[in-house]
Amino acid sequence: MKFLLLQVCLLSICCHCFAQLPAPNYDENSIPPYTLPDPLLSKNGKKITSVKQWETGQRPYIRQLFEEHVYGKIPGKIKGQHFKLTETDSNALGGKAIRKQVNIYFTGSESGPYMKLILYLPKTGKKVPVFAGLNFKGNQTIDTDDGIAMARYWKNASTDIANADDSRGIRMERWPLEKIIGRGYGLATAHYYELEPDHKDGWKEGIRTTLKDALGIAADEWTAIGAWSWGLSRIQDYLETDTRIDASKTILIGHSRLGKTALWAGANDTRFAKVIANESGEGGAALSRRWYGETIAHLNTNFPHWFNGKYKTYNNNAAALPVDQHMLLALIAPRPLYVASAQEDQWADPRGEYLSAKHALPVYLLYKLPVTGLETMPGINQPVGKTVRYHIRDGKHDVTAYDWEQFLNFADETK
Ligand code: GTR
Repeated sequence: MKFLLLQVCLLSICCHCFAQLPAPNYDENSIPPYTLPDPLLSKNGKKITSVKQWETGQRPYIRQLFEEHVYGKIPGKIKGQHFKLTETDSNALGGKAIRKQVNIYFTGSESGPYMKLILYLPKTGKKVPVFAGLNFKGNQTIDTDDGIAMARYWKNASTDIANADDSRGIRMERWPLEKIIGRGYGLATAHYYELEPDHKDGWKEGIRTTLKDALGIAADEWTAIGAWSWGLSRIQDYLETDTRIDASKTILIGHSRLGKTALWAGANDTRFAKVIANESGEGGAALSRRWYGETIAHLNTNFPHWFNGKYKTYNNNAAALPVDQHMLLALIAPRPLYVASAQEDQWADPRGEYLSAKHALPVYLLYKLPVTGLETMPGINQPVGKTVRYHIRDGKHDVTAYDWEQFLNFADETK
Protein backbone atom coordinates (compact mmCIF):
# COMPACT_ATOMS: atom_id res chain seq x y z
CA MET A 1 0.00 0.00 0.00
CA LYS A 2 2.76 2.37 0.99
CA PHE A 3 4.59 1.48 -2.20
CA LEU A 4 1.48 2.14 -4.24
CA LEU A 5 1.01 5.51 -2.61
CA LEU A 6 4.60 6.42 -3.33
CA GLN A 7 4.13 5.42 -6.95
CA VAL A 8 0.98 7.50 -7.28
CA CYS A 9 2.80 10.39 -5.67
CA LEU A 10 5.79 10.12 -7.99
CA LEU A 11 3.49 9.84 -10.95
CA SER A 12 1.58 12.94 -10.00
CA ILE A 13 4.80 14.87 -9.35
CA CYS A 14 6.05 13.81 -12.78
CA CYS A 15 2.76 14.67 -14.47
CA HIS A 16 2.97 18.00 -12.73
CA CYS A 17 6.50 18.47 -14.11
CA PHE A 18 5.31 17.63 -17.60
CA ALA A 19 2.32 19.87 -17.21
CA GLN A 20 4.73 22.64 -16.24
CA LEU A 21 7.40 21.88 -18.79
CA PRO A 22 6.42 20.02 -21.95
CA ALA A 23 9.18 18.80 -24.27
CA PRO A 24 9.87 21.43 -26.93
CA ASN A 25 8.15 20.93 -30.25
CA TYR A 26 10.26 21.10 -33.42
CA ASP A 27 7.67 19.91 -35.89
CA GLU A 28 5.92 22.58 -37.99
CA ASN A 29 3.04 20.19 -38.58
CA SER A 30 2.39 19.73 -34.86
CA ILE A 31 1.84 23.42 -34.10
CA PRO A 32 -1.77 23.83 -32.96
CA PRO A 33 -3.63 26.62 -34.73
CA TYR A 34 -3.49 29.97 -32.97
CA THR A 35 -4.93 33.44 -33.41
CA LEU A 36 -2.79 36.50 -32.79
CA PRO A 37 -4.23 39.57 -31.09
CA ASP A 38 -4.52 42.49 -33.52
CA PRO A 39 -2.21 45.36 -32.50
CA LEU A 40 -4.61 47.73 -34.23
CA LEU A 41 -7.72 46.65 -32.36
CA SER A 42 -8.44 48.87 -29.37
CA LYS A 43 -9.63 47.74 -25.96
CA ASN A 44 -13.16 48.70 -27.02
CA GLY A 45 -12.98 46.75 -30.25
CA LYS A 46 -12.40 49.82 -32.44
CA LYS A 47 -9.97 49.65 -35.37
CA ILE A 48 -7.01 52.02 -35.05
CA THR A 49 -6.59 53.83 -38.37
CA SER A 50 -4.31 56.80 -37.71
CA VAL A 51 -0.89 57.54 -36.25
CA LYS A 52 -2.58 59.88 -33.81
CA GLN A 53 -4.89 57.16 -32.45
CA TRP A 54 -1.93 54.81 -32.25
CA GLU A 55 0.37 57.21 -30.43
CA THR A 56 -2.12 58.68 -28.03
CA GLY A 57 -4.19 55.63 -27.13
CA GLN A 58 -3.23 52.25 -28.52
CA ARG A 59 0.54 52.38 -28.16
CA PRO A 60 0.49 53.40 -24.48
CA TYR A 61 -2.20 50.75 -23.87
CA ILE A 62 -0.13 47.94 -25.44
CA ARG A 63 3.04 49.06 -23.67
CA GLN A 64 1.13 48.96 -20.42
CA LEU A 65 -0.10 45.41 -21.16
CA PHE A 66 3.51 44.26 -21.57
CA GLU A 67 4.41 45.94 -18.31
CA GLU A 68 1.56 44.27 -16.46
CA HIS A 69 1.67 40.78 -17.98
CA VAL A 70 5.28 40.24 -19.04
CA TYR A 71 8.21 42.50 -18.10
CA GLY A 72 7.10 44.56 -15.11
CA LYS A 73 7.50 48.30 -14.60
CA ILE A 74 10.28 50.58 -15.82
CA PRO A 75 11.13 53.50 -13.51
CA GLY A 76 12.79 56.74 -14.63
CA LYS A 77 16.29 57.93 -13.80
CA ILE A 78 17.32 59.22 -10.41
CA LYS A 79 17.99 62.87 -9.72
CA GLY A 80 21.68 63.18 -9.02
CA GLN A 81 22.76 60.58 -11.58
CA HIS A 82 26.16 61.59 -12.85
CA PHE A 83 29.06 60.43 -14.96
CA LYS A 84 32.77 60.20 -14.29
CA LEU A 85 35.24 59.79 -17.11
CA THR A 86 37.82 57.36 -15.77
CA GLU A 87 39.92 56.97 -18.90
CA THR A 88 40.42 58.46 -22.35
CA ASP A 89 42.79 56.70 -24.74
CA SER A 90 43.19 58.63 -27.97
CA ASN A 91 45.16 55.81 -29.51
CA ALA A 92 43.04 52.78 -28.92
CA LEU A 93 42.79 49.92 -31.43
CA GLY A 94 46.32 50.58 -32.70
CA GLY A 95 45.60 54.28 -33.16
CA LYS A 96 42.36 53.85 -35.05
CA ALA A 97 39.94 54.84 -32.30
CA ILE A 98 39.30 56.85 -29.19
CA ARG A 99 38.37 54.78 -26.16
CA LYS A 100 36.59 56.24 -23.16
CA GLN A 101 35.64 54.54 -19.94
CA VAL A 102 32.94 56.16 -17.88
CA ASN A 103 31.37 55.29 -14.58
CA ILE A 104 27.65 55.94 -14.63
CA TYR A 105 26.69 56.64 -11.02
CA PHE A 106 22.97 56.08 -10.72
CA THR A 107 22.59 58.40 -7.73
CA GLY A 108 24.30 61.53 -6.46
CA SER A 109 26.79 59.43 -4.55
CA GLU A 110 29.91 57.62 -5.74
CA SER A 111 29.45 55.00 -3.09
CA GLY A 112 26.07 54.13 -4.58
CA PRO A 113 25.41 51.66 -7.42
CA TYR A 114 27.06 52.34 -10.75
CA MET A 115 27.83 50.80 -14.08
CA LYS A 116 31.08 50.84 -16.04
CA LEU A 117 30.57 51.99 -19.59
CA ILE A 118 33.14 51.51 -22.33
CA LEU A 119 32.97 53.55 -25.47
CA TYR A 120 34.89 53.36 -28.75
CA LEU A 121 34.66 56.21 -31.23
CA PRO A 122 36.15 56.73 -34.68
CA LYS A 123 38.65 59.59 -34.94
CA THR A 124 36.50 61.85 -37.09
CA GLY A 125 35.73 65.51 -36.61
CA LYS A 126 31.99 64.85 -36.85
CA LYS A 127 29.50 63.55 -34.33
CA VAL A 128 28.92 59.85 -34.89
CA PRO A 129 26.01 57.49 -34.25
CA VAL A 130 26.72 54.77 -31.72
CA PHE A 131 25.67 51.13 -31.39
CA ALA A 132 24.70 50.59 -27.76
CA GLY A 133 24.16 47.25 -26.05
CA LEU A 134 24.91 45.25 -22.95
CA ASN A 135 27.55 42.51 -22.94
CA PHE A 136 27.45 39.10 -21.27
CA LYS A 137 30.87 38.73 -19.68
CA GLY A 138 32.35 42.12 -18.95
CA ASN A 139 33.86 45.03 -20.87
CA GLN A 140 37.30 43.41 -20.76
CA THR A 141 36.04 40.62 -22.98
CA ILE A 142 35.47 42.86 -26.03
CA ASP A 143 39.17 43.58 -26.59
CA THR A 144 42.49 42.28 -25.25
CA ASP A 145 43.82 45.71 -24.21
CA ASP A 146 44.64 45.51 -20.51
CA GLY A 147 43.71 49.17 -20.06
CA ILE A 148 40.09 48.08 -19.99
CA ALA A 149 38.70 48.05 -16.47
CA MET A 150 37.85 44.55 -15.31
CA ALA A 151 34.20 43.74 -14.74
CA ARG A 152 33.26 43.48 -11.09
CA TYR A 153 31.43 40.23 -11.83
CA TRP A 154 33.97 38.70 -14.20
CA LYS A 155 33.26 35.28 -12.72
CA ASN A 156 29.56 35.25 -13.41
CA ALA A 157 27.14 32.37 -13.59
CA SER A 158 27.82 31.79 -17.29
CA THR A 159 31.61 32.18 -17.16
CA ASP A 160 33.80 29.19 -16.55
CA ILE A 161 37.15 31.03 -16.69
CA ALA A 162 39.58 30.48 -13.87
CA ASN A 163 41.02 33.95 -13.41
CA ALA A 164 40.08 37.48 -14.35
CA ASP A 165 42.83 38.09 -16.90
CA ASP A 166 41.92 34.98 -18.85
CA SER A 167 38.66 36.66 -19.75
CA ARG A 168 40.32 39.53 -21.63
CA GLY A 169 39.31 39.53 -25.28
CA ILE A 170 37.29 36.31 -25.15
CA ARG A 171 34.29 37.95 -26.80
CA MET A 172 36.12 39.98 -29.47
CA GLU A 173 34.33 38.15 -32.24
CA ARG A 174 30.97 39.36 -31.00
CA TRP A 175 32.16 42.98 -30.92
CA PRO A 176 34.13 43.65 -34.15
CA LEU A 177 35.42 47.04 -33.05
CA GLU A 178 37.66 47.79 -36.02
CA LYS A 179 34.88 47.05 -38.43
CA ILE A 180 32.35 49.20 -36.54
CA ILE A 181 34.81 52.08 -36.25
CA GLY A 182 35.89 51.66 -39.87
CA ARG A 183 32.29 52.11 -40.97
CA GLY A 184 32.02 55.38 -39.05
CA TYR A 185 30.11 54.23 -35.97
CA GLY A 186 30.91 54.18 -32.28
CA LEU A 187 30.20 51.40 -29.82
CA ALA A 188 29.04 51.72 -26.22
CA THR A 189 28.65 48.72 -23.96
CA ALA A 190 28.44 47.71 -20.31
CA HIS A 191 28.26 44.43 -18.44
CA TYR A 192 24.67 43.43 -17.68
CA TYR A 193 25.60 41.91 -14.30
CA GLU A 194 26.35 45.39 -12.99
CA LEU A 195 22.62 46.06 -13.13
CA GLU A 196 21.52 42.68 -11.88
CA PRO A 197 23.43 39.40 -11.69
CA ASP A 198 21.68 36.88 -13.93
CA HIS A 199 20.41 34.21 -11.57
CA LYS A 200 17.27 33.80 -9.53
CA ASP A 201 18.68 35.58 -6.46
CA GLY A 202 20.53 38.26 -8.45
CA TRP A 203 17.90 40.87 -7.60
CA LYS A 204 19.12 40.89 -4.00
CA GLU A 205 22.47 42.32 -5.10
CA GLY A 206 21.26 44.27 -8.12
CA ILE A 207 19.62 47.63 -8.59
CA ARG A 208 16.15 46.26 -7.85
CA THR A 209 17.35 46.14 -4.27
CA THR A 210 20.09 48.77 -4.07
CA LEU A 211 17.97 51.43 -5.78
CA LYS A 212 14.63 50.38 -4.33
CA ASP A 213 14.16 53.51 -2.23
CA ALA A 214 15.77 55.94 -4.64
CA LEU A 215 13.54 54.70 -7.47
CA GLY A 216 10.50 54.19 -5.27
CA ILE A 217 9.71 50.77 -6.69
CA ALA A 218 9.64 47.38 -5.00
CA ALA A 219 11.88 44.61 -6.36
CA ASP A 220 8.93 42.46 -7.43
CA GLU A 221 7.26 45.25 -9.37
CA TRP A 222 9.88 44.85 -12.05
CA THR A 223 12.22 42.18 -13.38
CA ALA A 224 15.79 41.39 -14.37
CA ILE A 225 14.95 42.20 -17.99
CA GLY A 226 13.47 45.46 -16.71
CA ALA A 227 16.62 46.28 -14.73
CA TRP A 228 18.87 45.57 -17.71
CA SER A 229 16.60 47.66 -19.95
CA TRP A 230 16.71 50.49 -17.46
CA GLY A 231 20.52 50.35 -17.69
CA LEU A 232 20.37 50.78 -21.46
CA SER A 233 18.46 54.01 -20.97
CA ARG A 234 21.15 55.18 -18.55
CA ILE A 235 23.74 54.53 -21.27
CA GLN A 236 21.69 56.72 -23.59
CA ASP A 237 21.65 59.41 -20.87
CA TYR A 238 25.44 59.44 -21.02
CA LEU A 239 25.61 59.37 -24.82
CA GLU A 240 23.48 62.52 -24.88
CA THR A 241 26.15 64.36 -22.92
CA ASP A 242 29.10 63.42 -25.12
CA THR A 243 29.79 66.07 -27.74
CA ARG A 244 31.42 63.58 -30.12
CA ILE A 245 28.23 61.55 -30.36
CA ASP A 246 25.03 62.02 -32.33
CA ALA A 247 22.77 60.57 -29.65
CA SER A 248 19.67 61.12 -31.77
CA LYS A 249 20.83 58.16 -33.86
CA THR A 250 21.66 55.50 -31.26
CA ILE A 251 21.23 51.95 -32.54
CA LEU A 252 20.27 49.60 -29.75
CA ILE A 253 21.60 46.08 -30.14
CA GLY A 254 21.17 42.92 -28.09
CA HIS A 255 21.69 39.21 -28.47
CA SER A 256 19.51 36.48 -27.01
CA ARG A 257 18.31 37.40 -23.48
CA LEU A 258 19.92 40.77 -24.11
CA GLY A 259 17.96 40.92 -27.37
CA LYS A 260 14.76 40.52 -25.36
CA THR A 261 16.15 43.31 -23.18
CA ALA A 262 16.91 45.57 -26.17
CA LEU A 263 13.34 45.18 -27.43
CA TRP A 264 11.83 46.05 -24.07
CA ALA A 265 14.21 49.02 -23.70
CA GLY A 266 13.38 50.20 -27.22
CA ALA A 267 9.66 49.90 -26.51
CA ASN A 268 9.98 52.08 -23.41
CA ASP A 269 12.58 54.60 -24.47
CA THR A 270 11.91 56.19 -27.83
CA ARG A 271 15.26 57.99 -27.72
CA PHE A 272 16.69 54.80 -29.23
CA ALA A 273 16.56 55.48 -32.95
CA LYS A 274 16.83 51.89 -34.19
CA VAL A 275 16.64 48.49 -32.55
CA ILE A 276 18.40 45.22 -33.44
CA ALA A 277 17.27 42.01 -31.73
CA ASN A 278 19.59 39.14 -32.57
CA GLU A 279 18.22 35.66 -31.89
CA SER A 280 16.07 37.02 -29.08
CA GLY A 281 13.67 34.04 -29.19
CA GLU A 282 10.86 33.36 -26.73
CA GLY A 283 9.97 36.42 -24.68
CA GLY A 284 11.84 38.46 -27.34
CA ALA A 285 10.86 38.61 -30.99
CA ALA A 286 9.41 35.07 -31.32
CA LEU A 287 5.65 34.59 -31.19
CA SER A 288 4.57 32.99 -27.91
CA ARG A 289 1.43 31.41 -29.31
CA ARG A 290 3.44 29.36 -31.83
CA TRP A 291 4.28 26.16 -30.03
CA TYR A 292 7.82 25.66 -31.33
CA GLY A 293 11.16 25.54 -29.47
CA GLU A 294 11.33 27.35 -26.17
CA THR A 295 7.99 28.18 -24.50
CA ILE A 296 6.84 30.55 -21.78
CA ALA A 297 6.92 27.62 -19.34
CA HIS A 298 10.57 26.91 -20.19
CA LEU A 299 11.46 30.56 -19.67
CA ASN A 300 9.68 30.85 -16.35
CA THR A 301 11.08 27.59 -15.04
CA ASN A 302 14.70 28.20 -16.05
CA PHE A 303 14.81 31.96 -15.53
CA PRO A 304 12.14 32.94 -13.00
CA HIS A 305 13.79 36.32 -12.47
CA TRP A 306 13.56 37.49 -16.09
CA PHE A 307 9.79 38.05 -16.21
CA ASN A 308 7.13 39.11 -13.72
CA GLY A 309 4.79 37.08 -11.53
CA LYS A 310 1.81 37.49 -13.83
CA TYR A 311 3.77 36.00 -16.75
CA LYS A 312 4.02 32.74 -14.80
CA THR A 313 0.25 32.36 -15.11
CA TYR A 314 0.67 31.93 -18.88
CA ASN A 315 2.88 28.84 -18.63
CA ASN A 316 1.33 26.49 -21.19
CA ASN A 317 -1.45 29.00 -21.79
CA ALA A 318 -0.04 31.59 -24.17
CA ALA A 319 -3.49 31.99 -25.75
CA ALA A 320 -4.66 33.75 -22.59
CA LEU A 321 -2.02 36.50 -22.90
CA PRO A 322 -3.58 39.78 -24.02
CA VAL A 323 -0.44 40.41 -26.14
CA ASP A 324 1.94 38.49 -28.34
CA GLN A 325 5.45 39.46 -29.27
CA HIS A 326 4.62 41.05 -32.65
CA MET A 327 2.98 43.75 -30.53
CA LEU A 328 6.26 44.37 -28.73
CA LEU A 329 7.93 44.79 -32.13
CA ALA A 330 5.10 47.13 -33.14
CA LEU A 331 6.04 49.37 -30.19
CA ILE A 332 9.35 50.06 -31.96
CA ALA A 333 7.47 51.64 -34.92
CA PRO A 334 8.12 53.90 -36.75
CA ARG A 335 11.77 53.34 -35.91
CA PRO A 336 13.82 50.91 -38.00
CA LEU A 337 13.89 47.41 -36.54
CA TYR A 338 16.09 44.40 -37.33
CA VAL A 339 15.07 40.91 -36.25
CA ALA A 340 17.79 38.31 -36.86
CA SER A 341 17.72 34.51 -36.51
CA ALA A 342 20.13 31.62 -37.01
CA GLN A 343 19.25 28.36 -38.73
CA GLU A 344 20.66 26.11 -36.03
CA ASP A 345 19.03 28.17 -33.29
CA GLN A 346 15.71 26.32 -33.49
CA TRP A 347 15.22 26.79 -29.74
CA ALA A 348 14.59 30.49 -30.51
CA ASP A 349 12.08 29.59 -33.28
CA PRO A 350 13.42 31.48 -36.31
CA ARG A 351 10.12 31.21 -38.14
CA GLY A 352 8.30 32.59 -35.10
CA GLU A 353 10.74 35.53 -35.08
CA TYR A 354 10.12 36.16 -38.78
CA LEU A 355 6.32 35.94 -38.43
CA SER A 356 6.39 38.31 -35.49
CA ALA A 357 8.28 40.92 -37.58
CA LYS A 358 5.80 40.42 -40.40
CA HIS A 359 2.78 40.85 -38.12
CA ALA A 360 4.22 44.08 -36.69
CA LEU A 361 4.08 45.67 -40.16
CA PRO A 362 0.47 46.96 -40.02
CA VAL A 363 1.65 49.46 -37.41
CA TYR A 364 4.58 50.57 -39.60
CA LEU A 365 2.09 50.93 -42.44
CA LEU A 366 0.10 53.45 -40.39
CA TYR A 367 3.20 55.63 -40.72
CA LYS A 368 3.22 55.01 -44.48
CA LEU A 369 6.71 53.55 -44.28
CA PRO A 370 8.14 51.21 -46.91
CA VAL A 371 7.78 47.70 -45.52
CA THR A 372 8.02 45.39 -48.51
CA GLY A 373 10.16 42.26 -48.54
CA LEU A 374 8.72 40.33 -45.63
CA GLU A 375 5.81 38.70 -47.51
CA THR A 376 7.44 35.27 -47.29
CA MET A 377 10.20 33.97 -45.08
CA PRO A 378 13.52 34.42 -46.89
CA GLY A 379 16.06 31.67 -47.49
CA ILE A 380 19.29 31.35 -45.55
CA ASN A 381 21.61 34.40 -45.64
CA GLN A 382 19.17 36.62 -47.53
CA PRO A 383 18.32 39.73 -45.52
CA VAL A 384 14.93 41.16 -46.52
CA GLY A 385 12.75 44.14 -45.66
CA LYS A 386 13.17 47.88 -45.62
CA THR A 387 12.24 49.61 -42.38
CA VAL A 388 11.75 46.25 -40.70
CA ARG A 389 14.51 43.89 -41.74
CA TYR A 390 14.91 40.18 -41.14
CA HIS A 391 17.52 37.54 -41.83
CA ILE A 392 18.16 33.95 -40.98
CA ARG A 393 21.81 33.06 -41.40
CA ASP A 394 23.42 29.67 -41.38
CA GLY A 395 25.06 28.49 -38.18
CA LYS A 396 24.37 28.46 -34.49
CA HIS A 397 23.17 30.81 -31.75
CA ASP A 398 25.79 33.59 -31.74
CA VAL A 399 26.64 37.05 -33.06
CA THR A 400 28.87 36.63 -36.09
CA ALA A 401 30.76 38.77 -38.62
CA TYR A 402 27.91 38.06 -41.04
CA ASP A 403 25.37 39.48 -38.57
CA TRP A 404 27.42 42.62 -37.99
CA GLU A 405 27.87 43.17 -41.73
CA GLN A 406 24.07 43.18 -42.09
CA PHE A 407 23.56 45.38 -39.02
CA LEU A 408 26.03 47.95 -40.34
CA ASN A 409 24.34 47.94 -43.76
CA PHE A 410 20.99 48.37 -42.01
CA ALA A 411 22.35 51.29 -39.97
CA ASP A 412 23.68 52.92 -43.17
CA GLU A 413 20.54 52.33 -45.18
CA THR A 414 17.96 53.47 -42.65
CA LYS A 415 19.40 56.89 -41.76
C1 GTR B 1 18.72 30.36 -23.27
C2 GTR B 1 17.30 30.84 -23.14
C3 GTR B 1 16.95 31.73 -24.28
C4 GTR B 1 18.02 32.76 -24.57
C5 GTR B 1 19.43 32.26 -24.29
C6 GTR B 1 20.53 33.31 -24.13
O1 GTR B 1 19.07 29.44 -22.37
O2 GTR B 1 16.47 29.72 -23.08
O3 GTR B 1 15.68 32.31 -24.09
O4 GTR B 1 17.79 33.92 -23.91
O5 GTR B 1 19.52 31.50 -23.16
O6 GTR B 1 20.31 34.39 -23.60
O7 GTR B 1 21.65 32.99 -24.47
